Amino acid sequence: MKRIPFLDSHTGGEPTRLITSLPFDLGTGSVADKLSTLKKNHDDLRRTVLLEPRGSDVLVGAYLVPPADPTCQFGVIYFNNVGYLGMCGHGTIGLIASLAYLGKVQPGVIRVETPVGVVEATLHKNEAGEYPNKVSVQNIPAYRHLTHVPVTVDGKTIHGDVAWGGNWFFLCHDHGLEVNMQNLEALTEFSWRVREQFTANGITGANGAEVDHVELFASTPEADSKSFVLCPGKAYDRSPCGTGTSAKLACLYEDGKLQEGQIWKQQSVVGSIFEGSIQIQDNRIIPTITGEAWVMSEGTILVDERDPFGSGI
Ligand code: PYC
Repeated sequence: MKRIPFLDSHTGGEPTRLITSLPFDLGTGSVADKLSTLKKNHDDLRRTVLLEPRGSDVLVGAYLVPPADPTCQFGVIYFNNVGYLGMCGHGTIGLIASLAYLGKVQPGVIRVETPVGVVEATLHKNEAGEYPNKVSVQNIPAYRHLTHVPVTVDGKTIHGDVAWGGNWFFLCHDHGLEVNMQNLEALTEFSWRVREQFTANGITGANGAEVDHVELFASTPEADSKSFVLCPGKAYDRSPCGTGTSAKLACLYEDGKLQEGQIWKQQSVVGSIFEGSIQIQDNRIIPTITGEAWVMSEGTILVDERDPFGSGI
């Protein structure tokens, strides 16, 4: 029997399953190098940790790995039901709150190496509760790559910006759909159809990168904006999506609708809120996202060598 300890948290409703110790060595290279090795040699662990019958499409996983950058305390690789993420905002808030719960970090600044660069998390002091759970994440630089790109689905043409926030996003406002929990099926199907058009029409991120997240925005009296975010494996993000909010902040800044230091409240389709702001450093847009995470369960994944579905379905 193989045993893999895990700790589950959620950030604004979106889960993160943290694996703090891997059952194999990934060498001494950068976290991006470690990700290449994982993809090549150990993808079965991703499937084992996240897929049914043990997991579900909604889960995002996080492997804690040693950083190569000496200024970082931790390295992390995020993954989902279909592959790996560059960065993950809700996941980093969940990671830091989980490490606080485990007694591995104290309030203050914690630098984390990801496959797409170093992010700086600040764990805030909490007055109440067993462990501090409010985290701000200063992300890698975000930017808009394409503006007002037309996409036609079922004869209806909508438009979106393609922007980077640690993953690639298509950000759309003129979809005409209600963004609420009663409309999840329509939001999911429409976003999926939109995404299918990217390949057909050669819509990519920089250097031909796949645009694998779709964000549909709407207005709300409870925040500056509300969004539905479809992730690469067809699950929707229960949180407002940290990398998606970073991409949104970059577009707002480029449009002259957000100033440096101004707080932007982004609400998810389930009602949770992240606060975001940007700083300009060396002409680059640096987003910071703040949210809270809660630990939910801890345990041990058991993999019985006889189990035909031990590595997921
Ligand atoms: O919070 O960045 C995020 C994220 C990406 C995919 C799911 N959540």
